[in-house]
Amino acid sequence: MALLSFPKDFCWGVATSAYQIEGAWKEDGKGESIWDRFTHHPYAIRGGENGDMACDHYHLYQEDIALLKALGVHSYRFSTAWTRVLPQGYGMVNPAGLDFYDRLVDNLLGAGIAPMITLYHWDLPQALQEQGGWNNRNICDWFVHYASVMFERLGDRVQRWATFNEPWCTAFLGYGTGQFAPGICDISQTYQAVHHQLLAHGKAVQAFKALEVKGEIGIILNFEYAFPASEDDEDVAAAQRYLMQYVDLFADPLFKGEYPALLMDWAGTMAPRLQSDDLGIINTPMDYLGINYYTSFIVAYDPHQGHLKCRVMPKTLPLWGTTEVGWGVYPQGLMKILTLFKERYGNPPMLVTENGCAALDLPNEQEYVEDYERIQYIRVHLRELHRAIEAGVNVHGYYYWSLLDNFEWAEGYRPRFGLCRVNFGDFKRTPKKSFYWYHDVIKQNGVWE
Ligand code: GBH
Repeated sequence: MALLSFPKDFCWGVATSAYQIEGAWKEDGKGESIWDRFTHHPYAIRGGENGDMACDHYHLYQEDIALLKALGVHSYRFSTAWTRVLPQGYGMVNPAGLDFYDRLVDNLLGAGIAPMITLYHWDLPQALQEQGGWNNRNICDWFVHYASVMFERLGDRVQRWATFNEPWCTAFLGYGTGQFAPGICDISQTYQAVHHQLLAHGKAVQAFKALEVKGEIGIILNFEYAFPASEDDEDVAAAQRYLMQYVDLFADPLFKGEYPALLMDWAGTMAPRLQSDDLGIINTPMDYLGINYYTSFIVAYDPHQGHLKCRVMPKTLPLWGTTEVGWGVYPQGLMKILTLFKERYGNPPMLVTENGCAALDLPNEQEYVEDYERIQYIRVHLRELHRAIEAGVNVHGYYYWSLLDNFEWAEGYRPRFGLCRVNFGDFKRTPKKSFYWYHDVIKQNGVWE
């Protein structure tokens, strides 16, 4: 067996998000977010669960930083809750909320860990939703206001910023299918919600550069590769346009300053309405692209399936089955996505900002979990990442999702993605086998073949 070594300065990390771990949903002046509102509706979330307490990270953050230190990560990616900082979305700043993130950043630096902040991981202030949320164009300026407050307070100490996490999910699941907050089931609103997020991103990047903040800034997108179900032209075309909603819909405006014509034809009257300089703003150069990759799909043409007429099935390695959330395991899809950015978008600096596995995770009496499936999942993805680097893909880091078992959105607490088990009765954290395994990967800067 050979050790597949990663480049010398390769960045190893783990990721979390505010609503999924913090809890303390209305403490110290925090305002209500769309996820607070959504989870308090009956039937929105599996088992009626919510993130009111989540992992209680708001109170236990020092313990979590000690875990990060023991794990040996170079960087920790977390998100800040807009409603802690600006309870009503804009206007009055809540000093206690800002102080929490200030302490978090200082404690991370004290532990030798570089902070990476995601500004928007889905928890919009409810007050802004009441004015139309991502479908009110004014939101671009509200977002820049929030981002600027964060840049000014933490910009001297944060290594890396992300404007948005997975704007596809916000638009298609929050406004299209209604699976996610704010729970709107109106596919005609999705493309406009995409556009306003991209425009808000571009404006925030411009504000970041104007303020001369010293770190890096980028955006994080989610990707699933799409393999055609057959060689029939209709299936091949279906897979191509399915992939376009993840790749071209975002990457064309970000990197080329245009929306993909073919997909806009499929969107028809749902295509976003633009003002004249929007695409130029979205196209503002950024420092890196964040790639979240979990799974891939097989796609077939099906006239009865949505506006793209695509039927999707999980793609998985032979004999691997699917993970606890029903997603296939297909690491080659990660290679496909990275290669596509190398070939079609000029090989921008990239980071894998999420990749992770939900597993059954049965604990023993000591609450220890021997999660071999998770170890295998990470291993096959790191092997593929290594292959991508050898092939010249410009990728500089890998963040495992997630440090802790946490509130998995519409699925509640059942799917567990963590390297650390969380007992949601007493909030006790117990590192799993994968925690020690990942620690060794980081230490040796490589993975055994
Ligand atoms: C990430 O999203 C999130 O950023 C993170 O907060 C979350 O906890 C983590 O993943 C784990 O879920 O099976 O047809 O519904 C992942 C984005 C988009 C990936 C939907 C899987 C499955 C489509 N996901 N996709 S479907």
